[in-house]
Amino acid sequence: MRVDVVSIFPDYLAALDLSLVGKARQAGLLDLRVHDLRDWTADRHRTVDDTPFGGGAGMVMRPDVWGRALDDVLPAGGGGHLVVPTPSGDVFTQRHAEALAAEEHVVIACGRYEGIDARVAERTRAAGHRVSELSIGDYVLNGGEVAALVMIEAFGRLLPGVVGNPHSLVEESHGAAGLLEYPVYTKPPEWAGLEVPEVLLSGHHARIERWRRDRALERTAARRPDMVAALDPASLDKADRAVLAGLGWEVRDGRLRPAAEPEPGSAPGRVAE
Ligand code: 6GU
Repeated sequence: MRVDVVSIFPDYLAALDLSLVGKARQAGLLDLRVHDLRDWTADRHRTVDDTPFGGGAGMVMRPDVWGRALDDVLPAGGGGHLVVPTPSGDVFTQRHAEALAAEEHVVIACGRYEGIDARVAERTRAAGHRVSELSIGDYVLNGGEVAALVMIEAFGRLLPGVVGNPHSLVEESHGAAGLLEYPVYTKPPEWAGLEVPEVLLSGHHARIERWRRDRALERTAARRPDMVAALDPASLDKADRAVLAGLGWEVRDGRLRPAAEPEPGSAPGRVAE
């Protein structure tokens, strides 16, 4: 897979030499190239921004500079995929990471200031490329570089051969099960007066699997009720439903919903006035 990142702070992307992504690059699984946007400026001051038409605070990145940069790094004739990190984009999820990992060539345009002149995305789409404006969450960063790091790490580890044991991708949070991952433990079995749950030392694989599933359900219900509500009831066995019922969830009209609270005064045996 080829990835080009364009930024006015290319050094921000130095972290991509490290860890798993760095190894993927060295192994030739990821052809990652970082560019300095100012290489495409045309003036002595290497200007990349200007004041916004219509007024308002801050500066906007110039379309002419970005246009030249993207003409050079996107595939000629269309068919590329431009990712623009921006707090006003769709929220980046594991589904986006999976889709990006399947691409041949992705270009990431890191904006700073108040963002990039909107004509850049418009012209890039008109040239036959896909353009995805993506946010990494509901908070504001000063630029797209950290978001680019987040996205590259998320899709980079999904490239075939990057994660040593592909099984570790199967059960993780935000995977196919739609649940957060269960808590994990390692040696020593007793530490700081705290013991590893007995079942995990039992060697009883079915019981261990059930325990992990229960903890995943509990954790997801406590931290991410939106994910519980999105579960497919067909993916739940009897034990799952019992755990969820104990946490206040029931299947109604083919969906998981918080168990209906009894109306005050509607208890059996009581007659409404
Ligand atoms: Cl992708 N960019 C910026 N500047 N801020 C963000 C973001 C992206 N995602 C969340 N906040």
